[in-house]
Amino acid sequence: MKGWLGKFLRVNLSTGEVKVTDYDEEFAKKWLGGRGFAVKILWDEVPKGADPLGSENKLIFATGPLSGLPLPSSGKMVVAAKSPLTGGYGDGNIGTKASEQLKKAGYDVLIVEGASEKPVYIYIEDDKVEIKPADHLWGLPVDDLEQKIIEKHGKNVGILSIGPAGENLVKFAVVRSMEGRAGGRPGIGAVMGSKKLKAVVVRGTKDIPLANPEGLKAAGKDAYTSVRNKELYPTWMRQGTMLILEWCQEVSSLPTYNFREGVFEYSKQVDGNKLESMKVKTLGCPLCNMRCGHSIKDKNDDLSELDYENVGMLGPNLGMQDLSEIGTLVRLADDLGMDTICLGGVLAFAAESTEKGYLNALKWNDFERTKELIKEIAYREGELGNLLAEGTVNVSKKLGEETRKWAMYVKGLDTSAYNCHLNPGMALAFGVSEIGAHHKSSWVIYWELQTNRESYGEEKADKVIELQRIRGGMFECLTTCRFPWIEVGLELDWYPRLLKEVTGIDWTLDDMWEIADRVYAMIRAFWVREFDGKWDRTMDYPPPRWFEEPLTQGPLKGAHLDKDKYDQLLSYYYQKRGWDERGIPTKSTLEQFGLKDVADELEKVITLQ
Ligand code: PTT
Ligand code: SF4
Repeated sequence: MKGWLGKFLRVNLSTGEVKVTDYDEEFAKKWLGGRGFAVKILWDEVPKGADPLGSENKLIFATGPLSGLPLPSSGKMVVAAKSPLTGGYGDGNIGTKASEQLKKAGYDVLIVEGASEKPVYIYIEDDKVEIKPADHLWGLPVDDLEQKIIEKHGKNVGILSIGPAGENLVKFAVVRSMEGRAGGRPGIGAVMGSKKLKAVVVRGTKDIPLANPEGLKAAGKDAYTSVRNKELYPTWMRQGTMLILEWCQEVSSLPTYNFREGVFEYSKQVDGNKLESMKVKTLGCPLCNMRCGHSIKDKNDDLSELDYENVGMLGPNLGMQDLSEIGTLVRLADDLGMDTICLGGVLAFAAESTEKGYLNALKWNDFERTKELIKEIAYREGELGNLLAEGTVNVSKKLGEETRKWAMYVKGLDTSAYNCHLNPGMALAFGVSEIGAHHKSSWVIYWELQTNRESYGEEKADKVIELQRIRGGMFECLTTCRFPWIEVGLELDWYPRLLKEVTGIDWTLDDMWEIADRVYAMIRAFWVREFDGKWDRTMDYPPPRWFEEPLTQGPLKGAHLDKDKYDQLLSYYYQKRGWDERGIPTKSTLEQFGLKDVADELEKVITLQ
């Protein structure tokens, strides 16, 4: 095989055993890499009903055939596990030097099994793999931890780690990487904490076998040049994802006061233009020539990297009006290792619950209290910190059924920063996203607003699937950053072309879509199995607020989603995917993707159609 190494590195933290297992080209072609590998491993190896924070869960760090190679924005990898927040499939995509280093060490995937009794870290240097004590590192916030690791192992290592939130099993703890990046929104950092694994440190020195090294060198160079020459490149380099904030305000889709509104009266104080005026540095992932980690000096004079999601959720959604204060909240979340989206979600839920008399937590735009509360959550301090560390879904269940009205989640995962009172396509994208309400796979909102915003027609289901194939399928499996394509316009055709130079296999985009559809069917099967067949279409509904509480401000005042029309749109989606009216892949769909064994296992928990 070229491009793939055919090797999974397995480290069992219960027994201390380190093992390398092989896979063949048939497996590689069926699952491609990244997310495809991750879901297949979790399906095969994590027993049904396993406790996500127990030793039976597995923690997967998966590269794909394009990860870590000299081509645009390839410094990415997938981190995955059964999620402690949702109980279903969970993953995230993280920018990290570890993607290149793991491959150079000779492995496509690191699978962490079992759980250690004492804090440890895994050190990988080619064939040398060690489980090292980490008592001296346990408790450290991420910045200090990385510093200590660099002092010991030098700068040329990839580091994947958790902060105190992961150690304390905060249900939305993330995995952090050295470049100031974070991934694994549905609590993958808590899974790492449950294994007492503080960090993975990896260095590799081997060559990655390539089908056509010279061809890749030339094509990679051309692709980098093409990115740099795109018309949108200079605009992107000014604000990165923060460009979106101003647009979301214009189209009444900015999450404001716990998604109650779509416009924020102070948006200009926290948007991309404001960021641009305060920018001091640009950070980013390795192997990228369009780095988007635009950073400012925050309220404490520390460097804070601002992305749209971070600012949307910890800014307008909490009524915060000052970008440097928001920067401090983002930096705290990063250093303590929590997902900013879920954190913003649970804090906004707590603020609204306070307003309504269910809690005594915080007020809107309350910087000092919010800062304290973030620390209380990460350390599970006090009754309130401990409660909020469970995530919006669980807090809402605890406070009572009626609080579901303002709990902004799907399948347990907090909604990312797009208010959908009048975006039915985007609401569908949140509803059917593979990990709960995340925008990553089908950011259909931009297209939706350029076409027929109010339509619930089947063209929206088509577009959601098209984007899922590209983003949630191809990019998550390859595994590279999707921004060169979606943000500056690098043509999709580049990817099969680069893949051919790497693997020697002449794939078309249609071949990619087939793999993507298989991965989607498998992820859905995983959810249904883990929910023991207790599954129906309501799992794919967006938060009730968007149906039941119209916007009260801005040009779209009065707007809300229509439940019956949404149901029709959802049915279109299911039909096009070959799933039944409950949202479960039919037997023939599973068989069509070579997943008869999956169908047989699913039949043990539910009758398939
Ligand atoms: C991603 C989600 C996002 S999506 C953002 S900002 W975005 C938030 N970033 C966080 C952060 O930072 N710190 C923190 N403590 N929590 C955070 N939670 C949020 O996590 C991210 C970029 C971005 S910035 C996006 S859209 C793109 N996402 C990609 C993707 O999903 N796949 C892919 N093939 N390419 C992508 N490129 C872009 O990468 P999750 P990152 Mg990410 C600091 O992690 O779990 O997938 O959730 O990883 O390395 O930080 O890069 O406006
Ligand atoms: Fe990372 Fe941004 Fe570059 Fe993508 S565009 S690889 S998220 S720095």
